[in-house]
Amino acid sequence: MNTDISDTQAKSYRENGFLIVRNFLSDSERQEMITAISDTVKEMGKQRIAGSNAAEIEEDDYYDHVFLQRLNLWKINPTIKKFFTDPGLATALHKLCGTEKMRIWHDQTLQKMAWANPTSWHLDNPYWSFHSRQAISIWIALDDATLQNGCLYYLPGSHKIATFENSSIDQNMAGLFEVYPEFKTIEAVPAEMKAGDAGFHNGLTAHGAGTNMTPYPRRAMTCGFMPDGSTFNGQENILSKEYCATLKIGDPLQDDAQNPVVGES
Ligand SMILES: O=C(O)CCC(=O)C(=O)O
Ligand SMILES: [Fe+2]
Repeated sequence: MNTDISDTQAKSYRENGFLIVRNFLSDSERQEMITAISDTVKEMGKQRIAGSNAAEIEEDDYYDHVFLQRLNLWKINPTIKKFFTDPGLATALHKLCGTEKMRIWHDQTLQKMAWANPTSWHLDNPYWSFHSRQAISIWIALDDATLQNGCLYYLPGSHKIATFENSSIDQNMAGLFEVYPEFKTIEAVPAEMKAGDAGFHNGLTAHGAGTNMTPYPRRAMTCGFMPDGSTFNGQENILSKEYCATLKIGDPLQDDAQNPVVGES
């Protein structure tokens, strides 16, 4: 993993709210990740979140055709856990976010199949069970991501304006612009990537993706990270009902079995 982040890259991340790192994974690392993901997705069947006793996925005619989505693969696959708790990644996250320690919030594979629907504009952090202006996601391209097959687009600087209001990823591509009219004049930056490249984005950076207009899948592996010391905001998100029942708003989310520390596990 190419986790060396220069001062210029860190500055650009803080200014724009995103950063693309070329050749983040070597070919052999990417193959290792693809194999681990495909084994885990098979093992999970229709379970959406690995290692949880949540009900199987409910079918949704629109969202099922945005992508194949499976979360928290790290919980049942040691290879995925190794990637997202890598000490070099901890250093990169520190350089980008300025935080001392980061924990995995959740990983997810997002695979836009042939002719898949677009991903509506949204912010990540407002969905999660903590609020932080330092939260970050990594999006790793497992296939080339192009304008034709649904690469990501980012709204530069949107992380500086965003609060924790959000819109849902439903059929309305532009719901987020009703919540944040200030975003309407920002020009989106497409993030075309070669397989193995990765993009980092702040948890409050607006992003979306286009339709897959090709007969091939556009696969990605992603992971959201939570600064250590973040506290519960009352939203369940991917936490189990049992765990949520033990939490009060304001309690620190520091269970290593649910949110391992990057670089320490
Ligand atoms: O892959 C996509 O289309 C969406 C990705 C995304 O929203 C994310 O990684 O946070
Ligand atoms: Fe997202």
